Amino acid sequence: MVHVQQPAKILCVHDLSGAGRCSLAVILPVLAAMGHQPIPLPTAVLSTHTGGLGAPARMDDAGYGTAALRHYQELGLGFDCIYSGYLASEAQAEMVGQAFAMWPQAYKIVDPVMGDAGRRYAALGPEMEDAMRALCRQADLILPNATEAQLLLGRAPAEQDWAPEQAQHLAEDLLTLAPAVVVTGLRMGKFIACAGAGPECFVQKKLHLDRSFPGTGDLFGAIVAGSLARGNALSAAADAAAEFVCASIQATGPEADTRLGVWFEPLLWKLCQRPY
Ligand code: PXL
Repeated sequence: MVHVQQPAKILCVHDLSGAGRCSLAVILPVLAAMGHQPIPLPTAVLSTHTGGLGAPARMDDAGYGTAALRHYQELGLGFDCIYSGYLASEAQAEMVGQAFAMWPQAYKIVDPVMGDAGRRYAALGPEMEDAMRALCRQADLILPNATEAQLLLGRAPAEQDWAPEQAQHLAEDLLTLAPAVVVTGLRMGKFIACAGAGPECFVQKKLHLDRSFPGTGDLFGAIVAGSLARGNALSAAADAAAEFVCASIQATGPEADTRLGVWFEPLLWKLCQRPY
């Protein structure tokens, strides 16, 4: 009998949105395709994401998160990585902080999901900015988009074109919060870029495909998490993730309702292989 290497255990603290291809609905298949074991801890169950599909039916956590963490601790489970995203309340940000304290050896990734396209998500109150900032201070790596990066820095978010040096500075300014940063979704003329700061500084550009979709930040984040867990460097992980996101947008038919996300499923096989 040939055994494989034990899959990395990744605790994924995000919402589960049924339709719309975001958060756990994207993160779980991606991490599993990359050979890891994702352990989902839903922060809320929603019929859809909150980005343009009407008011979703929702089931809120009602203490589920802390009870689940306690159960995992009692079981003696360990996590190689804890990866958080959409949180419905300040109390949930505290719950993620609690998870970080319970498994101090885990690599801690925070995607401070708060807004996009220059605006905070309507479903989240302004108090989430302080809660997310406090959580970012406990992370090893943060993955804000350009809007979230500005909110974290206390700046008024604006939709703008970024010069590469400006993008680099934006990522570096966030090093006051966390030791490694990747800012995503930076528009640079015909390109869309991500900027990294910390042990590695980089700006990587891909051709901007002119359509935007929900959930692409989650797709990007999950691939970065999975690629780092495979031992890749952050710049390589970010480049591979951006490549996959672009390929998924390209693969999405022109007839697609953009609110329902990118057609990444037929491309999952690529994630089983290098360079991912
Ligand atoms: O993909 C980000 C995201 C995650 N979760 C929920 C959202 C969004 C973006 O709109 O609404 C519930």
